[in-house]
Amino acid sequence: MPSPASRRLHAARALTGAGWAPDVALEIGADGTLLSVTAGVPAQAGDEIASGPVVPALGNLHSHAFQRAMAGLTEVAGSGDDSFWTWREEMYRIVGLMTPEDVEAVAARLYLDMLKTGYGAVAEFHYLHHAADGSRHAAHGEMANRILAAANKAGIGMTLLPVFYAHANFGGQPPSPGQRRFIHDTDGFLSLLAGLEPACREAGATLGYAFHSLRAATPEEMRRLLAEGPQQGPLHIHIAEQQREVDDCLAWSRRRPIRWLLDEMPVNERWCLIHATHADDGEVAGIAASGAVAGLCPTTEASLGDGIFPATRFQQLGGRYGVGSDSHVSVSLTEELRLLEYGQRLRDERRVRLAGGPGRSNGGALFRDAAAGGAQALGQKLGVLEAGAIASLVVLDGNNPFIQTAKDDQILDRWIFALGDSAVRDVMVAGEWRLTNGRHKAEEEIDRAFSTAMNRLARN
Ligand code: NGQ
Ligand code: ZN
Repeated sequence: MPSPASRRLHAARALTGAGWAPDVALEIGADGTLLSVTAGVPAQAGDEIASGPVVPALGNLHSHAFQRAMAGLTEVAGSGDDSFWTWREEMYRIVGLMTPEDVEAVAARLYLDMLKTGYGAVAEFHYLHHAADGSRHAAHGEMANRILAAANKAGIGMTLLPVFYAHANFGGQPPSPGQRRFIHDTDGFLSLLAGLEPACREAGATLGYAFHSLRAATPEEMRRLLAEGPQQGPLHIHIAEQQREVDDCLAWSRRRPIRWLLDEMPVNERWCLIHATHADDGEVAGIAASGAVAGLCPTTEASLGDGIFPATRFQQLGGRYGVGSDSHVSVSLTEELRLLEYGQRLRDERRVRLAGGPGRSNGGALFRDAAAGGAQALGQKLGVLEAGAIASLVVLDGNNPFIQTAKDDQILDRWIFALGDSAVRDVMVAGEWRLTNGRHKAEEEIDRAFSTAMNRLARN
């Protein structure tokens, strides 16, 4: 008998920590964790019944929520050679327009959309800290609190990563006017972090932090924060996204960015290296050996013309990776996983790159790897259905013949490669149903605020 404070969800098929299993009873505690996951038991009176196969919800390991407001608006050719750097100018223009209310409204709609594709939590790489003129808000953590409020409205799990950002480029160059909303010195940043601790605790959010990039933080600043900042929680950094960044880093240090980081910083399981795109063989091996997660954002990396991460090689070395939707030009878990695989295929002129060995399912490997990497990068026990994990899960469409006729990992292959987001029916986050039959309770309210913000932004 389940204890009174718990309830049971019964799934005819579920992807448990031990693999696919029939007749799975998931006992969910009042604290939102899984108390037990037991296969081979019939449904009992009082059980909730999942209408299709149950899989864990995943962590989205990289988000700049405000950038959702500009999705699709940077697809017109400019006068010169369009690049990551010209896109960034347009991004800075939008940054200049957004109020705290706008950020909250855009983030809430975005987080709801993430749930609809199968993410149960997100790591927000949050650097839009200050008012439009660069001055601090009366409450230093105003913008971060808006992010927490948006996550709460949508009901998505949150890992908040306030970002340290101090310079425009390698060697401690002064920030540009377009970056003024991002800037802290180390004292200011440590006080921001300390101030956010109680808010995160209350919101049930995990608090980590990030260095924006080696461009934006000097070695001395990084060392001071590592010594005096929190000694627990995830640490993220944008590392080697663009060839120009690699060239500038070589000019500054005579080392490539990933090499520099591995040599100079204590890179371990706490770390997540976002856009390790430009990694040579030694760097790939170094990241894999460190236990850090490679944070891959395939749709954004494609959108921005970044390059293709050597994922096949990295995976062969046991490297850990996860995915994020980053700039949110697209918000789709399956699209990230599919494009990750397809990028490798297009480069190699071969098929089935990331399955991890003969007879293994590509979707199965992508999903499990991204689940484990996402959980590690978020510092949360999610992405697996087993006792002690957070009860965040996805029910796939049991009425869809593609799913009905699929067995075990074929379910993931069909979801990821053939069906996409429409296969997601219900989503539970930490024991609460957030999406039922594709609908979210607060959707209308979230949409109204989103529409107000987007219309205001469009007039500016
Ligand atoms: C960012 N975003 O900070 O939002 C970056 C671009 C930069 C992505 N790389 C700006 N997707 O790296 O300076
Ligand atoms: Zn980013």
